[in-house]
Amino acid sequence: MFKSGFVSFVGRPNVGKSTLLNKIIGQRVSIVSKHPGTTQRTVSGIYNSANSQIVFIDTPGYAKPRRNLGVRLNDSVSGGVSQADIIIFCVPVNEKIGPGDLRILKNFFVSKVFVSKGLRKIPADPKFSEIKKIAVITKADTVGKDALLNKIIELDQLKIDPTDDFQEKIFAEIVPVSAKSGYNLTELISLLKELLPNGPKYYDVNSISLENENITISELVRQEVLNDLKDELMHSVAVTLDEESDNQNIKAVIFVERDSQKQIIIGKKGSKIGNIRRSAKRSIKKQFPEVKSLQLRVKVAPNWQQNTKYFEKFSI
Ligand SMILES: Nc1nc2c(ncn2[C@@H]2O[C@H](COP(=O)(O)OP(=O)(O)OP(=O)(O)O)[C@@H](O)[C@H]2O)c(=O)[nH]1
Ligand SMILES: [Mg+2]
Repeated sequence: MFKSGFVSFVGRPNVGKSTLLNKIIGQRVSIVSKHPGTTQRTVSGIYNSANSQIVFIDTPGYAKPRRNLGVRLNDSVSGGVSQADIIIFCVPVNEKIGPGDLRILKNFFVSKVFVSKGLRKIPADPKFSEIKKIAVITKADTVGKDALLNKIIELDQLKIDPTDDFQEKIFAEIVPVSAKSGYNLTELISLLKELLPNGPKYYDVNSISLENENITISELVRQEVLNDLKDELMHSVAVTLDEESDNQNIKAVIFVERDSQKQIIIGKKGSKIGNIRRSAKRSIKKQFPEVKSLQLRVKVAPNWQQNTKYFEKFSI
């Protein structure tokens, strides 16, 4: 039987969700950086095989929000999860499981909670209780076999509330993988095929993503801007395409929050923005060979991470 459906990745920032998606799809559909907080919206990647079609949904890192942008990103994670047949909790093998992970599990994974005065259990949020849930341990290449095994055991025995003797197992399966080395990815895909329902091919096999082209192009520019930025500044960067852009001539606007940041992006005598433009053009042409020119401008949108009116403009 043909299997199809939606599989969403969730996890703290920087655990390797987007890298894993790109590795599975075989192309860069979601941008990646060494900084936490890279993904700013849900991003899809379509995996096709002879007997399956899996639409993967990458989501922003789920974290305690510090500004309105953080609230928006967490809402976008909920949106990405609610349409899934399977959700994958991503946790890196080389970091401790902490409060940030437990918050995610409480919100999206634990379908039953203990009711204080009795032994009855009720679904935490019926919207999520039907979704199959698995854990993927990422970055398996960074540790030895013993550490990997210990992490599997730790996750298998993990309790959200240590006093709850009735908690059921959180994950149907726990799979260690490495997007870097490719370790266990075939096994992960086989498992997902087993868990997915029988279903039709929803999308054309030639499309690798459901995003519109303008967003994909803006993201390719943002990827180059982020490449050598410091953590703090990277959160201030958003990219949109100017209305005057057409298929061949792209005009992108890089937004930052302060004038001093604008100077950093432009660099001495425009050296930095020149480099960004050249590398962004190269990566855009790879996916969109018809593109002939790329122009970049840098603008200041003061304190935009706090200002919800900008989110729509930036497609966040
Ligand atoms: N060693 C190793 N590093 C990895 C692996 N996967 C991802 N990384 C690194 O982890 C960092 C974060 O990767 P991302 O894919 O951007 O992480 P993310 O979970 O999408 O992050 P957010 O978008 O911030 O939520 C990058 O520096 C990646 O190169 C892996 O399998 N092995
Ligand atoms: Mg990401």
